[in-house]
Amino acid sequence: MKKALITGITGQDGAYLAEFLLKKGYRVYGTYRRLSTPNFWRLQYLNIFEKIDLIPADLVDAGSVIEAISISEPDEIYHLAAQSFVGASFEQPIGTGAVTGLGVTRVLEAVRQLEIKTRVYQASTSELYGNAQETPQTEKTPFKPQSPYSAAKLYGYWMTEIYREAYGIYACNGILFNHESPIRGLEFVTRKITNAVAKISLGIEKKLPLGNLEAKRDWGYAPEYVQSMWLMLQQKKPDDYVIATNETHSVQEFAEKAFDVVGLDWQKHTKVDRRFMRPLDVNLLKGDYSKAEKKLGWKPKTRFEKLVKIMVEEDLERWQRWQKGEHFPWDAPLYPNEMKILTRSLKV
Ligand code: NAP
Ligand code: F7E
Repeated sequence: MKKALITGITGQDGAYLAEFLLKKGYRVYGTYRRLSTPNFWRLQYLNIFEKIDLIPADLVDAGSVIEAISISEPDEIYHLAAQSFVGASFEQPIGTGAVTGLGVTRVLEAVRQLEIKTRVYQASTSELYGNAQETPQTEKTPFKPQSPYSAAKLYGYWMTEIYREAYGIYACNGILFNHESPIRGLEFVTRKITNAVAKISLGIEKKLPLGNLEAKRDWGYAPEYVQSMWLMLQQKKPDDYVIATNETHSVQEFAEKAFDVVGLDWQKHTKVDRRFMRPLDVNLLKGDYSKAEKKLGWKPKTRFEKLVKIMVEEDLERWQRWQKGEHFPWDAPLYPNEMKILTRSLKV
């Protein structure tokens, strides 16, 4: 039986990847960090919590990373754990560097020191391109990070290349464009919108405050994207791949379509609030996935409108169940009102 270690198994991708690998017959280990309140809702929501072996590890603690790899002796490591929210990286640039950047080296260095034949997937990102020099972006498009998050990821990208070339470690960068789902974190714009649309249509909330409506992203469906991670580690040689839909849509279009699903006019329920604008933003991303299609046989199936519909309908169903008094693993009822969170850009 093959063994996989997923760092960041409590996140969106970690949960979907665990589900996928379990179906493939893997023994799945996952790292989680100690929090004062447990955070396993996604694994419970997907009904796989009991099937996973959990190992405590924090990316800032190199010893715990080595321990997790020694205990699990994995054939494949999927390094997904990171401080992954771009907005927060402007508030915590040093912490983001320590976790999202140096965390990658802690994983690669553990593999090198333990002298094991583990294959490593590194969760790279379309944010590396920043305000990209060409559209659509390919594996050859130059990088120009626009946030502390993407600068940390750029370091991780290059360390992955360096460990591959210097030590012959099978390590791949998956350059994944935005991918979303009903278990996406509530701070990301797509889920923020679909959760608010559901609440507004049920009369639980009134207005949805948003920042930069013009930003354009290439949004895909997360359960399909995690399959590409596995495919990258099954090839003869390690390589880097863009995973995307080659479509781009603005935040405004996402909001319009989401309100359409419940028959409401987005303009009546949305307001622009400068507090949700970033000091620096990425304007347009659109990824060319032809290398992945040719070499991995991977292509996206779920397109923009379908993605929006899946997310709105699931948030709507959850709030309807909640209104009937039902309790089940789900993040939204515990999420603080964003207007109550004070940060440099959100300061009243
Ligand atoms: P996510 O939902 O934010 O999950 C991040 C995971 O990292 C969580 O399990 C989190 O644990 C863990 N983590 C954070 N800080 C940690 C630390 N100090 N030590 C150990 N674990 C830590 O992110 P995602 O959307 O699944 O994304 C997975 C990876 O792909 C990330 O590296 C992200 O940057 C990258 N990526 C994402 C996208 C996208 O569109 N989703 C696109 C490209 C690349 P807690 O649950 O305890 O917070
Ligand atoms: O923002 C704009 C915001 O936070 C998308 C991460 O998974 O994908 C994600 O990063 C756009 C930005 O995702 C709001 O300014 C407007 O232009 O949903 P997001 P992101 O920054 O693209 C990449 C690929 C990753 O690697 C990251 O880990 O939407 N926007 N109004 C807003 N964004 C948020 N969050 N909230 C707003 O109210």
